[in-house]
Amino acid sequence: MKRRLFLASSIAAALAGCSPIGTALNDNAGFHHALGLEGSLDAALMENLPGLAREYSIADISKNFPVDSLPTPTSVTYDRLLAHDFQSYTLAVVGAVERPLSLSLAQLQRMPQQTQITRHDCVEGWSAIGAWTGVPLRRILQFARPHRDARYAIFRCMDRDDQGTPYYESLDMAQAYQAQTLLALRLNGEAIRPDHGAPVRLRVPTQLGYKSAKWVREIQIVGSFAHLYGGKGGYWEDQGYEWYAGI
Ligand SMILES: Nc1nc2c(c(=O)[nH]1)N[C@H]1C(S)=C(S)[C@@H](COP(=O)(O)O)O[C@H]1N2
Ligand SMILES: [Mo]
Repeated sequence: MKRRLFLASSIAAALAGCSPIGTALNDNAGFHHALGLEGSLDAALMENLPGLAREYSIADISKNFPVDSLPTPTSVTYDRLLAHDFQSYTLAVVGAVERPLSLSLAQLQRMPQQTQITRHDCVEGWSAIGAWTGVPLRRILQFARPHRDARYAIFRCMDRDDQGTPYYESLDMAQAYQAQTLLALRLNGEAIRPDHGAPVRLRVPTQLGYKSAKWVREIQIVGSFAHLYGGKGGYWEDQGYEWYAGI
C-alpha cells in the first residue's frame, strides 16, 4: 500500500503539466508500453492519475451553443456531401499507420458511441456546455495502428479562410489517446449541424476550443508537423497561438 502511494504521487508529479498522459495510459496498453511504464503501474493505480476533463450533468447543458469559427464550407464538395446527408462522406486515416482507413459515416455511426457532457472554452472568452456523442479517437487509432515513431495526429478540415488557407489542427499521441478525445457525430442528441462541423468534428475537452477541429475530412499520423503549412501544428498556431492548449 505504501509503495502504491509512493508510485501514485511520484507519477503524478512526473506527469504534471502534461495531464492527458494519465488517461492515455488507462486506455492503450501499446502506448503504455511505449512509455516504458509497463509493470510499474496497476489498473487501480492508473485510475487515479490526473487528466480527465470535468463532465457535467444534463441540467448544465447550454441552451445556445455559439457558432464561432471560419464559415461553414461552401465548396462544391461540401455542398454535394450535404445534399446527400453525408452518405458519401469518408474519413481518411493515413500516414504513419499499419492500416490506412477510409471510414464512411455509416461505419462511424455503427462503432460503439461515447457521450460526454463537457465544457468548450474558446480563447475569445466564451464557454458552452454540450453533450457530444461519437467515437473515441483512440478506437480509430487502435484499428489504424500508428507506427512506433508516430508522434502527432493531424486533422485536416474542409473549411478555408478568405486567403484559401485550410483549417487544420494537431494533437500529440497522448492527447489523441486520452479517453475523452472524441470524433463527435452528435451534439445534444442530434446529428451535428453543418455550422457546428458536420458530419464529423473533433472534441478535445482537455484543450482550448481551437483544438476541436470542425469538418474533419482526414487524420494524418506523422512524426513531425514542421513541414505542414506554417509549421506550428495548427491554423491558429501558425498565427501565434500556443500549440499546447491544455486547460
Ligand atoms: N475547421 C475548423 N474548426 C474549428 C474552427 C475553425 O475555424 N475551423 N474554429 C475553432 C474555434 S477557435 C472554436 S472556439 C470552435 C468553435 O466551435 P463551434 O463553432 O461549434 O462553437 O471551433 C474550433 N474548430
Ligand atoms: Mo475559439
